[in-house]
Parts: sequence; structure tokens; C-alpha cells
Amino acid sequence: MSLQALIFDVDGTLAETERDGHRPAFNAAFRNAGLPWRWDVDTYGELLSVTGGKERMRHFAERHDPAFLLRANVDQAIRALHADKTRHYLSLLEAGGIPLRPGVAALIAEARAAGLRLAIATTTTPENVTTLLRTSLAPDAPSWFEVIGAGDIVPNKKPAPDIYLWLLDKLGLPPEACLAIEDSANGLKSAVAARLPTVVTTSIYTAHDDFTGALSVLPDLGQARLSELALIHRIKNS
Ligand code: XBP
Ligand code: MG
Repeated sequence: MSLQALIFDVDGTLAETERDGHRPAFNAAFRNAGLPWRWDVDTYGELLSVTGGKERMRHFAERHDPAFLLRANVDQAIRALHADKTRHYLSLLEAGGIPLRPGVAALIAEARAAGLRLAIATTTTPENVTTLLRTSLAPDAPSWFEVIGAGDIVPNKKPAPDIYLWLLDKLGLPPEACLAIEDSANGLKSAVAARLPTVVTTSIYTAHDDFTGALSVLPDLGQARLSELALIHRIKNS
């Protein structure tokens, strides 16, 4: 089946948002809340095995600050921390702090010119996606994406297939008509579990992940032309 839609992951795929974006935003929220938690670059790399910011904080507390989880309103506390983290992250984006990775803007432009449908499948919070697209791609870029699947819209985050299954349903396409672009093993597992042909572009934290099941693994999208991706899709998907 010919390629009809590209589905992009966000963090690590569109931009290197984790190390110098999400991580310092979490730390700022911890500081504001008077918590002693600090996530250095290596610690954060380990924590990325858990997708979703609220889930990641809970996972960290279970291991390093179990008393935090005994608070009366722990769910509310995690939600408040996460809201503050999102505020910090958005202000970093608004300051133009996170550029897109090489080749991303060109590939999106090519796909639009070729009439392909575009969508987003991510674990991160919806405003993080639209703000990144608006500040780092173009003011109207969020509208280029027909469906944006993000955050808590599905019960189970990546590596579960939920977000991709939700998107396929919204797009009304079978998985073989799409190509997912991911940067991590968790993202790849999620896409493959939804039977999506998937290309991986490795990122700072994921270079050593296991990418078994990917159609192709690229260091970035700098050389990735749409025609080549469509060819990979056709050959490996036939
Ligand atoms: C991204 C994530 C997100 C971000 C933080 O994974 O795991 O949790 O780190 O975003 P993927 P929030 O690239 O596979 O979608 O704090 O908004 O959850
Ligand atoms: Mg990612």
C-alpha cells in the first residue's frame, strides 16, 4: 500500500527536547516546590525508561523519596509539580530555546508539498507540542498536522500501542498506509505494536537503544528525503 501519512513522535524526534528542555524544567519545578530532587543528565537518561512526566516523577519518588508518596494529596501534588514543570518548559520554548533537529523542517515541507497527511503521536503534554511547532517551525505549523495525539488522551503511554491506535482510528487509515518516525525504543515498541512501519532517528539519549523491528535506523533526518523514506516504506512493507 502506498504511503499516505507521516506520523511524527516529538521529543527526541522533532527536537532534542529532553536533556536541555524537559530536564531543567523538572528541576525548576522541584526547586520551586522546595523538594531536594535534582535530575542530572545521566539520572535523567535512566528515568527516560518511564514515559510521561507525571509517571516519571512517581517512579523516581518510589525509588528515592517513598515518604513523598505517603502525603495525603499525592496525586494532586504530582499534578501541581507537573503543571509548574510545563510552565517552565513552555517559557523555554517561547524564548526560542529549542531548535528542530536537522532535516525535520525540510521533510515536513516535502511531505506537505507531496500531499501527504501529517500527524503527531507523543507522550508529552499537548501545549508542549503546539508551542514547539509554533516557536521552532512556523506560527501556523500546528495546523499542518491533521491529528495531534498527545499526553493523557489515552490511558496507557508508550511503549503501549494506545496512542498510535487512537491516531489510526482518527486518520481512518490502516497502519501500512503510514510511516511512523520515532527516536526511542519505547516509541518504536509503541508504533510496532500498532503494526506501523517505523523509521528511527536516534537522539542524544537513545543511540544505544534496541531498535529491532525498525525499517531503518538513521543518525538524524538530515539526509532523509521523502522519496527515500517512501521507497524504504514500499520495499520493506510489501
Ligand atoms: C516523551 C516523554 C515525555 C517528556 C516529558 O516521550 O516521555 O514524558 O519527557 O513530557 P516520547 P511531559 O518522545 O516517546 O513521546 O512532562 O509533558 O509528560
Ligand atoms: Mg521520543
